[in-house]
Amino acid sequence: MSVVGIDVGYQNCYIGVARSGGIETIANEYSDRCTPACVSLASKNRMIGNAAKSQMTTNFKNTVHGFKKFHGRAFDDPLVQVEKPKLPYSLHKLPNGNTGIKVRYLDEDKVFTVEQITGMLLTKLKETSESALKKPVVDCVVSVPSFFTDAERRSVFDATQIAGLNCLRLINDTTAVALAYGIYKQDLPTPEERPRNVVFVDMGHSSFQVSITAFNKGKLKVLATAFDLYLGGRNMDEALVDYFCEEFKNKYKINVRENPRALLRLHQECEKLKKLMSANSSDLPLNIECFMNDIDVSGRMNRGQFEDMSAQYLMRVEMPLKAVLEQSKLSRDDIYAVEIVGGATRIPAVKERIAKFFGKDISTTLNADEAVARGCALQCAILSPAFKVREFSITDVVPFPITLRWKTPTEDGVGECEVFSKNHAAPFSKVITFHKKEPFDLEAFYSCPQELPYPDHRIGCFSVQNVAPQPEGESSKVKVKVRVNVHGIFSVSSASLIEKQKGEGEDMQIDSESKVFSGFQIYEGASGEKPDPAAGGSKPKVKVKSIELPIMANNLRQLDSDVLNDFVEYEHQMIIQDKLVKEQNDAKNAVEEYVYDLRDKLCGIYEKYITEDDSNRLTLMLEDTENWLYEDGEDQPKQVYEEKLDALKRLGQPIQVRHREHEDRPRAFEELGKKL
Ligand code: ATP
Ligand code: K
Ligand code: MG
Repeated sequence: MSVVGIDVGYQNCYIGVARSGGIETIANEYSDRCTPACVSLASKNRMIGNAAKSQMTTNFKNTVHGFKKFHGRAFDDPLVQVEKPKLPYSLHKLPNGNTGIKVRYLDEDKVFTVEQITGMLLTKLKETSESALKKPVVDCVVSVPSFFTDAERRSVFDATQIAGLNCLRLINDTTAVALAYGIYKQDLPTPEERPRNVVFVDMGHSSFQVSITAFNKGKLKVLATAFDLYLGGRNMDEALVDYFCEEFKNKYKINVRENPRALLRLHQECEKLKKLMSANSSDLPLNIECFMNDIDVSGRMNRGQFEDMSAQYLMRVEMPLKAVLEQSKLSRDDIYAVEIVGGATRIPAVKERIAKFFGKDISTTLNADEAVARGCALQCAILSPAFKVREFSITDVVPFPITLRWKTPTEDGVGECEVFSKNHAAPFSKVITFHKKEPFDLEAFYSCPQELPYPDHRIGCFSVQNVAPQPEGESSKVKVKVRVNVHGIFSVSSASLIEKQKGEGEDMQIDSESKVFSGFQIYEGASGEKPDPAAGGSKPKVKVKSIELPIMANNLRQLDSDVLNDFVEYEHQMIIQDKLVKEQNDAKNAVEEYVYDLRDKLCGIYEKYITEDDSNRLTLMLEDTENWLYEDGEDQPKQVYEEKLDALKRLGQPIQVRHREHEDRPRAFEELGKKL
């Protein structure tokens, strides 16, 4: 069984794998460890990753990138509406209100969900892993931003299923980084000693994440997380693009914003310039040939100017740092190290701001691009029974507090309870006891809409079914388990009705519980096991029967399971289609190669082994085949090319044989001579 970790970035994806020698990241067929988060749809197939990125400026309407933030979001979501006008491809409102992506695929208009697009990307990453490991890949761990809410996490999880992956955990980016940092450290404090507190900062292309994590030997505990949803390398790119659009308007009288292709090219060049400025503080050129209306454009920029124009973004670096420190209740002196990762932390001004805030040098001991993927692979290794790895326990946090609400027969008609406070340990289960005579609904939502990076604070509604009163007409005791699981996803995971057995005495526990806890009580446990009620000691043991109750979950923006199954099936069909197109292309290329090769040899090494007439006839035939490849033979089934190749080989091979025999003869004589 293989052990794989995948960092699905807004711009860049990386794959970590566990091998006997340790964790490594693997390269794709372009020898690139980074696979762009890009999918391009075409009339016969799809291109994903590097191949898609190269289609970005030519097939821009059907080349999808920058879609990570659409996970779990409605089309009308303000975030989606802000992104929409900036995209070269179209968004579409799906019947269920979710965000759809509209493209031409197989010569038809198609709307894909974001789960399908990420599913395609994951298919590619799965294939890359499989060809590197030379075995099937199913189990994996995938990273998500720590600030992703329930709907966003469920959406990414669905994408892993569409790609045929078995996601053992959705792990938070900064937690994966913390694991990559901690697991190899030999000098962590013992569990009895004060923990080592490390700040992890990740600025990627689209967002900024910070965590403070406490380490002891064999374990890490996330203390707090903070973020800026909209702060990353792309903001800096946009600042540069704005500047050059303005400059080119004055200098060349061109409106770049009217030309999507030119705008994309300018984006790419500005990103390159931004990276160069990280290493170089002098004046740097930006040149693009044949940019628009056949005009070559050029401009200049230096780091000082760049920092001035990105001041509004640099200013925002401090806020999450401050927030995370406050939440952790630590002082700057309690911080052992500040570790930075993510491409955009290479910007000198970003580094300076972080160092200045913490009043210490920042560490770059982790690989800025690969740390998340490595952490994911480590987590997968820990979770996989097939792999032996050092024990390391990970306790993450619930980033946003969660409340449950239900109807009550009381005056105000509702009961409410915050089941998970902010930064509560996760994964975690709690058991809540209700006293009910009929089925009831539990509504889960995020308690603080104002701090939520998502416009809807609902999580879902969970209907506990089949609840009936006790035979004497009194309320039944219903134990409900609520859980934030390893993926950071909330659910009412089970419910059971506790039935008193006939002939037993009154259960006094029920009365006292309902008085003290006004109808519900919470048991807590990281393992999710409810404590044994009989273990309390003094109370008389009452014989009870527990009956599992069905729960109907209705989560916000959740895909229906039959829709998900259709997507799984459709992804499968698209994989087959891509494979067919690839085989067809390979067969066609083989014909073309044979034509060129044989033609070269006919006027070269084969010349002596064929009569002039035969050679002329064959050359003519090769020419015909070449023309055919560009005309009628442009798009034929694989077999047609294979037959064509066979026909050519039947003519070419006898010459090849005569040539080889002649070559081999002197060699055979030589051999014979040596022996004699
Ligand atoms: P996210 O974490 O937001 O989902 P991501 O994981 O795809 O995004 P990264 O790969 O960590 O993002 O970082 C990509 C960003 O880092 C891009 O904006 C890129 O231009 C920027 N970047 C990479 N190298 C440098 C550099 N040397 N100087 C400045 N910026 C850089
Ligand atoms: K990344
Ligand atoms: Mg990232």
